[in-house]
Amino acid sequence: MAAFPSGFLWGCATSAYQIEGSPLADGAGPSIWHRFAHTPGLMRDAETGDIACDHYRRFKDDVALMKRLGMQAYRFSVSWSRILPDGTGRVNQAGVDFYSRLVDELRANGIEPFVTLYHWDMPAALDDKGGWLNRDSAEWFAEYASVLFRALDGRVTKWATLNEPWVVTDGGYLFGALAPGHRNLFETPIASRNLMRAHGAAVRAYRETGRHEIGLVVNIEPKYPASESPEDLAATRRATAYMNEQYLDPAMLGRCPPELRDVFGEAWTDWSDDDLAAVRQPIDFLGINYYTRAVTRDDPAAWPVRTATVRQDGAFYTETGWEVYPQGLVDTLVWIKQRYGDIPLYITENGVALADAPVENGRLHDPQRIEYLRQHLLALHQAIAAGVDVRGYMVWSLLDNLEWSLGFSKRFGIVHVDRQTQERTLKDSAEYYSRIIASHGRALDDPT
Ligand code: GBH
Repeated sequence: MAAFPSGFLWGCATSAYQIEGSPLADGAGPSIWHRFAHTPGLMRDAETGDIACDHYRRFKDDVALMKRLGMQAYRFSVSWSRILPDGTGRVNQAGVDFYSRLVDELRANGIEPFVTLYHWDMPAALDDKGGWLNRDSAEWFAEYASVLFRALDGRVTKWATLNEPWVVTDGGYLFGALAPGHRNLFETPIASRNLMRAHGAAVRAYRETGRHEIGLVVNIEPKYPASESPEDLAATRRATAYMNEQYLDPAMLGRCPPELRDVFGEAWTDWSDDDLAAVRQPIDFLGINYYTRAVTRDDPAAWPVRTATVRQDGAFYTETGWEVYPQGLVDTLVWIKQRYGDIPLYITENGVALADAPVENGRLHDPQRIEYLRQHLLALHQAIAAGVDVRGYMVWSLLDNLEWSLGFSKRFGIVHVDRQTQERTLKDSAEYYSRIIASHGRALDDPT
C-alpha cells in the first residue's frame, strides 16, 4: 500500500558540532559553539563537543554502519572553521581533506552525500567581527561556500545553505540559549536579514560554478489556534509569521510577513528592495525539519511574540517536551505547497528524543521511536498521495549526540552511543528503519 515515488531517498542526518569531536584538530579554528561550550554555566552538566561521538576519527566505521542499515543518503554539515580557521582568507587544506575523504567513503558505499553548509557553528573569528550582525557576513559565507563548491561539487549533488535560520536567531540572538548567547530584541531582525542575505549570496555563488542542486533547510511547526477568539487567531498569525514565514517568505516570495512589525515593534526595520531581491534566488529544493506542532493562544506577557503553547490532554510528549503530532507533517507539507508553490521537498530532519532504555544482550528497545517514525512516515506518504512533491526523508538522527546546550541528556539517535566507550549499539528503531528502507516503505503496512 504505502508506495513511495521511485528515486525517493531514504537517509539520516547529523551535524558537525553535535557528533565530530576534535574541534581544533588539524589546524581548525574555534567556532562559536566551541567558545559557548567552554564558557562555564552555559551547557547542561558542563558538557562540550570536545569528544561528542568522536566521528571525526571514526567516520569510516559510521559510514559502514550506515551501509549496513541500507542508508541511501547521509545529510551532514561542514564545520566552517575547519575549512577557514579565520572565517575568511586562508584555506586549511586538512579540513577540506576530512570532508573530501568522508564524501569519498560515502560514495564508495553507495550513499549520497547531502551537505549542509551552516549548522550553527560560525567561526569565532567572525563572531569577533560581529558575526551575523555584520552585513559582510553574506560575503564571508559565499566565500566559504565557494571553497566547498570548488572542492566537492563534482562529488556532492545536494547542498543546503543554512540549517534552520529561525533557531539561529531565536536561540542565538533573542533568547540566548544557543551560541553566541545574545539576548537582544534589536539584534534579532538584523541577524535574521543577514542570514538570509548569506543564503542568497551562496546560491548566487553556486550558480557560477555548481552543477547540481542547492536549497534551504527550515524548521516548520504548524500553529493551530487554541480558540476562535480574535485574540487567539491573531496570536496564531503572529506565531506563524515569526517561526514559519520569517525566512521562507523572503527566500520564496521576496517579501516579509507584515506581522513581524507587530512582533518586533520598534526593533523592526523594513528590508530594502535590493536586499529582498538578493535573498529571493531560485532554489532547487526546500528541506523541511519537522518535529512537532503548537496549539497557540494569546499571552500578552510572553515577550516578544506574545503567544503561549497550550498543552494537549492525552497527547504524548517526548523527552524534549514536544507533542507528538504526525498530522502536523501532512498539514505542513500541504501548507508549503499552497503558500510557496511546487518545489521539490526533502524531509531533512524528523525524529524523537526518548529516555534511554538499558542495553540488554546488545539490544536496545525503543518501541515509542518505532511508533513515532511509523506514524510520521505514514503521514508523509499521505502528503505525497495528496500531490506534494517530496523526494526524500532523513531521520534525525543517526547517533545519540550533543543536543546543543542540553548536552547529551537528550537522545535522538536510532543508534545508541556509549559515552564512555563510544560503542555504537543499534536500537530496535534502527532495525525497523532499515526494513522500511529495504522495502521502499512497504513495511509500513506490517504490524510493528
Ligand atoms: C533541530 O532543531 C536541529 O537542527 C538539530 O540540530 C537538533 O539536534 C534537533 O532539531 C533536535 O532538537 O519547545 O514545544 O516550543 C529543532 C528545532 C525548534 C524544534 C523549536 C522544536 C520547540 C518546540 N526545534 N521547537 S516547543
